[in-house]
Amino acid sequence: TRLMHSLGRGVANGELRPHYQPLLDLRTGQLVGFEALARWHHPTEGVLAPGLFAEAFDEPDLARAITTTMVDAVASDLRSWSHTAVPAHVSVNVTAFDLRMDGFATDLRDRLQHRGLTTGQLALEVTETTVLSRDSQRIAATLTELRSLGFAVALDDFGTGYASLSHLISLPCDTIKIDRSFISGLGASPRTAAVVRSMVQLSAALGLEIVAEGVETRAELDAIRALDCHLVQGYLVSEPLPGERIPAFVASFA
Ligand code: G
Ligand code: G
Ligand code: MN
Ligand code: NA
Repeated sequence: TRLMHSLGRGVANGELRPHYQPLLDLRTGQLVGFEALARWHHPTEGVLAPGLFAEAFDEPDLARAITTTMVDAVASDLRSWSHTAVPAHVSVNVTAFDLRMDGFATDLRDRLQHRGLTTGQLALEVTETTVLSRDSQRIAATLTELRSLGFAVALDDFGTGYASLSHLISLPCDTIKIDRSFISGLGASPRTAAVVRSMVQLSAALGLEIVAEGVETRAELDAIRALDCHLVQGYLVSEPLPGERIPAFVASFA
């Protein structure tokens, strides 16, 4: 498409920037970190979400350029927030192309160290589809390496892909993120609540953190809390915000 043709140039021109959506810990009422979500600040089309350039993530070179751009921008923002009250943890979405690349984990570490940051400040989000794609053993090896370097790994969109529960036995990850389709079904469906409850129990038994995504209403928040899921993300807390708005958002939240 027309847009796709200009994305490469846009990335090179610094038009792709992270917006940040906060994660709230219901136990403490504190913000504990953010998910970085790519936004294309297009010179004439406005601010575009990835739904409008999703094909980019299927192009190895573009997908790699997006990840690198996002990581460097996140590192720069983390650095600029280091003497503020902004919680210093961000997750970035990565693709199978990243995880199949030689030296991906050490390159990430170097990009953070270069800015005086530590690997513990960054988490990588991968979808079930990504971890089960071609070269899944290679991908699992990279996730293991990332974790041994101190990065956290989150399994995104949990419950929507092909991953069977048996994958959780061997998958190198720290956190599962419950897909928002489960959260929006919670109020109307006791069966959905039963499934989410079992996800929460499973994550606890396996020593994993669990995050509810896409929490939009107070009723959903109460339902999530009643199921003992304590980490939430969604429009109820905040939509993804540009980096320059984060310090004021954090200050007003306290
Ligand atoms: O806000 P939302 O429209 O941002 O994101 C849509 C989808 O695009 C989500 O599935 C999200 O995981 C994905 N996405 C957003 N930013 C990035 C990114 O920087 N890299 C990758 N690989 N995926 C992203
Ligand atoms: O990476 P992932 O697929 O989890 O990306 C999260 C996506 O969900 C992004 O597109 C983000 O903008 C979107 N999102 C975040 N919070 C909400 C919410 O409360 N409701 C809805 N419908 N979408 C959300
Ligand atoms: Mn994600
Ligand atoms: Na998700």
